[in-house]
Amino acid sequence: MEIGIVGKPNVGKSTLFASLTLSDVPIANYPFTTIEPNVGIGYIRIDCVCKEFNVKDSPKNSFCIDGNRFIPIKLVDTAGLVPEAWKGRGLGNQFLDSISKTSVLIHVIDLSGSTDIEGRPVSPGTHDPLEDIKFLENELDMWLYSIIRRHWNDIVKLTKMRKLDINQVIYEKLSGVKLSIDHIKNALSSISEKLGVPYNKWGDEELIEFTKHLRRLSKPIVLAGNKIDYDIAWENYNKLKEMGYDIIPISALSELVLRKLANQKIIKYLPGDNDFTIIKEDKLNNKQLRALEKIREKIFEKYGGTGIQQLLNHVVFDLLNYIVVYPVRDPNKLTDAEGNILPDAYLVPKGTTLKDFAYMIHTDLGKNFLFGINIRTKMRLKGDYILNHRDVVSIVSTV
Ligand SMILES: Nc1nc2c(ncn2[C@@H]2O[C@H](COP(=O)(O)OP(=O)(O)OP(=O)(O)O)[C@@H](O)[C@H]2O)c(=O)[nH]1
Ligand SMILES: [Mg+2]
Repeated sequence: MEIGIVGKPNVGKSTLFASLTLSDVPIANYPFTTIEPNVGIGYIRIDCVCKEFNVKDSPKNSFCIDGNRFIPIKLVDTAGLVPEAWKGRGLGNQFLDSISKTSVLIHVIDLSGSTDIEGRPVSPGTHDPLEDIKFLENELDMWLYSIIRRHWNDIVKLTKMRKLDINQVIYEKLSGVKLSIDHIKNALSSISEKLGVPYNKWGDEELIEFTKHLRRLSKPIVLAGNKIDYDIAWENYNKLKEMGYDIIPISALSELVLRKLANQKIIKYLPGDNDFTIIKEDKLNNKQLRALEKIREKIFEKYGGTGIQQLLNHVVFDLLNYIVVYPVRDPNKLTDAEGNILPDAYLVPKGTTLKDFAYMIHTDLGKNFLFGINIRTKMRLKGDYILNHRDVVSIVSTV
């Protein structure tokens, strides 16, 4: 599972990426700072079960700070997108390649309105971010449409001649875009039904409708309304929220500042906290102190935080519908074979059964599955048990 960070140039995509991954990537106030996509690891945050079980955990695939478990997830920061990128304009082709593998997109928009449609700096409040939302959706739709259009006649012909399943044929022909067969099925049947025309009679108009539906399913978008440190952002945020957009207000730059200072132990701050504490005031100059004061006043008091952690959690839990499950080997000590307590926290899709989960951990564990134990209740679980968020389970197998 990969999350793509997208948007027009110069809105703060790389700043968001850097704040989520703490990697050192080029950030600058001009368009096309990023050319090659940056790939890195961000972390979602949950209340760790260690508190409830009253143990000091020793995580391996994730980490735990003050009872908060941080679980890794792959992120891709992409090149800025300009109108008509789908025709190869700007860095269009690089961009589109880099989002092929993603299952959800974070669209960073500039709520301060201080960048024009191509990312050039303009005075704050002069550009309407709504334009950027529409343009990006259109770019993505047209990109997918251009691919589908190219293959469509072949798809229809092949399906008819060889009496194949149309969904499977689309899936294979468009394998580069990493669509799921369920999404194809869903889009094909709902658009055929809605338009009352079978797919083999579709013209361009029907194909565009199909593409739009498929794009919404396969690359859903969350808006990250960036630069909320500008006063004008408040108005734009509320306007877009009232229009029904799924938008999280963020300040990537503030988060980056806070995470760097927290890393140096100058402040105490965990991503997702609704406040921070200065620990070593003597390590900060006046300019930094003023910047922190401003972050507290303009971001924390007004919005309740930088929004960065909330954004990532929202994407993973609400859009992708994932849950977290802890597997342990020893049901009493909550350890793995090496004695690590609550070593792993897995992100799995909602609806995953215990047996599916066993296969995810190891094929042998799936093949030789006997039963599971719910550590909270000590009850035995069958293979078809549907896992819940924050379940702790032990899987017993014949080996
Ligand atoms: N005021 C303010 N500025 C920000 C914020 N986030 C990013 N910026 C600034 O926006 C400018 C562009 O940031 P980048 O992260 O390079 O933007 P990008 O979207 O990756 O740009 P390209 O790679 O060129 O597409 C830089 O000057 C950042 O400091 C924020 O939360 N508030
Ligand atoms: Mg960039």
